[in-house]
Amino acid sequence: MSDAVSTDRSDLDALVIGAGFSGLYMLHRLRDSLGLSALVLEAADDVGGTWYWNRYPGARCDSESYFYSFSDRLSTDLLEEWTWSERFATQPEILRYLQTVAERFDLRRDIRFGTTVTSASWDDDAGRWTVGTAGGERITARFLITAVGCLSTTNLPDFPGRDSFQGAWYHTGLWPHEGVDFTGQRVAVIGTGATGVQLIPEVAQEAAHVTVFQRTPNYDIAGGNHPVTEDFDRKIKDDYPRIWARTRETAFGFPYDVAERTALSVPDDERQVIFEEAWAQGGFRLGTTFNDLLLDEDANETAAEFLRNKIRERVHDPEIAEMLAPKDHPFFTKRPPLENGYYETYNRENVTLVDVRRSPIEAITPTGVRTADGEYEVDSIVYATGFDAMTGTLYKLGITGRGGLSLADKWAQGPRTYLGIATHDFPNLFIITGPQSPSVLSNMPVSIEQHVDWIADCLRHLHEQGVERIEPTVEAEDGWVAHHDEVTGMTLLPRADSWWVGANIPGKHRSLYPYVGGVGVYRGICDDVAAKGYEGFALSRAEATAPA
Ligand code: NA7
Repeated sequence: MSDAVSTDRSDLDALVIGAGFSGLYMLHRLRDSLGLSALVLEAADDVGGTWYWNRYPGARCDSESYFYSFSDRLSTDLLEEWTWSERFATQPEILRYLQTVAERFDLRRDIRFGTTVTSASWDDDAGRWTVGTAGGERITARFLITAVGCLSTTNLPDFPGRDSFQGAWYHTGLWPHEGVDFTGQRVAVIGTGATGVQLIPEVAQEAAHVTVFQRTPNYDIAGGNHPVTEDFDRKIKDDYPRIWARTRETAFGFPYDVAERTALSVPDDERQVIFEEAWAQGGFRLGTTFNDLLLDEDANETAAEFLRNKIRERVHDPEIAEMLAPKDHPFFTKRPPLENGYYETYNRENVTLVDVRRSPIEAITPTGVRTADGEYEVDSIVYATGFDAMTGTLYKLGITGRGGLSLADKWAQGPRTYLGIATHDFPNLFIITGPQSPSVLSNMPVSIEQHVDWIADCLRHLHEQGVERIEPTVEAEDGWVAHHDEVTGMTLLPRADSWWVGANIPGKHRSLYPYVGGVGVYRGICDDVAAKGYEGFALSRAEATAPA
């Protein structure tokens, strides 16, 4: 390991791409725990990652902030000092939190902002990565670590005439920093995923009229947001050791226990009470009421119907309520949005819902949106149309491994990884929250910390053993892909056309991208691999290819 941080930045131990949750923590571990020379390249002008870009009205976290944050792994002092103002924090507050982390650990001095990576190629002779940037720089490093998040490449559908629109248009994932004033405007919102569900009630309060173009209704869960009181804050802080321990053991990285009972094992009226209680608590707790909701269609239908009935209770017009009630996929097979007054928005006079599955968008015109049923004239269009998740940004980095093989080509028939963290033919590449790891099917900061800590421990091991190259074997990779597919097949998740299976991007290979085996189980597997001397990886020294 280097004695000091490299000054010329041309021959680093490690290069990290991205300065969101994962890049910040990775830099801290590389530099401050391991003493490696490390640099972070970040396209934005500041830290924050997804919380830097997603500034649309209503943007907030769907996981409770007291555990959607860094744990005691980073700092117990920060945990004690930082107080979230709401149960589910807004984007500006989360961004402030990440800025605070950057300042507190003096991270910015090793982050190069405004730097977009355009290529990353492995030099097998030198045993190094060379990274090219849009500004024409070339930076080399022994290890390349992607920390680009799972939802950072926007999906802007290629509607005919899209660029002919004369009004203003926005994508929620690239929202203007100065904000947008919709007062008095007619606004089209396309998309009703987690983002649209947060944005639509906010815009409806401001605009003259909002027309919502919905392709697939979702099972939106009551958010149950509330301010954080002093008492709540103290209770959480006193309970943090238990909370963090639980997040590392449970299936989804939340500190909630999933009840050990199946949905159909209890009488209908009792099940209803259980759902009502979970509903009243708000957030994803509804998913923890029974242990077979994701495994058994009949069990799932009980939760689905409960949620449909909630919509019917709240939306006054029965026809609109039925348009909003999902019937074509099981509950939780698409990411359920959390809502705060979303359904009541459709009781407003100034909101219209258009079902674009029945009447598809044919074109964007200079003055609005045209569907099979007619044209909707608007002043602005908001695309809440999501992301090319999990692989979109990795491919845009232009990563090429041994023999010039591009990552996009290698994964053309779906990702092939070992543990979702590395892939054969791409030595010394680590992918934080990559496909086939729990990632978006978990509380992200918990999975990020687990990956970063595992990578840091791995690099320490390599250094101690004098190993300069690490690469998963083909056999280990095949084994992981087979395991991933087997676990996926046990669940209902492949049933829906979700971004989890890549269905939102035309031509994208369809497979479940995140790993659904569970955060706790996955951690155990990764720890076991490490304990067995990084079983499944080929480790070699620079001067010889003999395994270490
Ligand atoms: P999502 O969840 O991918 O939602 C995108 C929405 O846009 C969804 O309703 C889509 O309908 C709709 N969409 C996408 N393309 C089209 C086209 N071509 N025509 C009509 N409608 C379309 O993205 P979000 O930003 O809301 O959330 C992403 C994640 O961020 C979220 O899950 C959280 O994890 C945080 P569809 O359902 O595909 O029929």
